Amino acid sequence: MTGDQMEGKILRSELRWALVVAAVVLLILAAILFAGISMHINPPSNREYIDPKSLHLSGEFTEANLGTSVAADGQVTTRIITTQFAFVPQCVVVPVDRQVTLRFTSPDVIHGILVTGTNVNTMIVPGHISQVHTIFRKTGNLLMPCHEFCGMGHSQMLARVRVVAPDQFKPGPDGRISCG
Ligand SMILES: [Cu+2]
Repeated sequence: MTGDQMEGKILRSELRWALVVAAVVLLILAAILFAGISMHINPPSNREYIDPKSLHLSGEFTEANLGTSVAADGQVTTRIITTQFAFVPQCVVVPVDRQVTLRFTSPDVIHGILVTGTNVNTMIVPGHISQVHTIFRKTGNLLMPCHEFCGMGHSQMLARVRVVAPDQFKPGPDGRISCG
């Protein structure tokens, strides 16, 4: 085989492999589009945006709005900011056996949270609000650590979720309740 023939063979082999790779990429893209458009499967959590630069100035995540609040219709919502390297607030109170909506956001980097022994587990991306619905089945103190490495103080990033019985879940006149 001459050098030219050899080179032609290598070139054809490379082109065949390039076609195989292109076909696989197209197949994956088609699967993603199909899942998104016709099956409505999107990345987890609802898509809600918030300006991470002004969280503390106005809107839902100002200091007075953080923690647990009960709306007039009885809906329990807990709002928490995750930041390097703390949770605000560090402790929240929630009622047992009742639907709770947890809402998180971050002003700095990506964090992640889970609540031990529950299905609560989400990533928190700056500029987005992460929302989780859950029902806490047992009373007691649960740990809520950050599980997304977020910097030097990551290992100190820990909050508590205090799950209380209905007779201990007494929000104030403004509908708010805190660990106190
Ligand atoms: Cu973190």
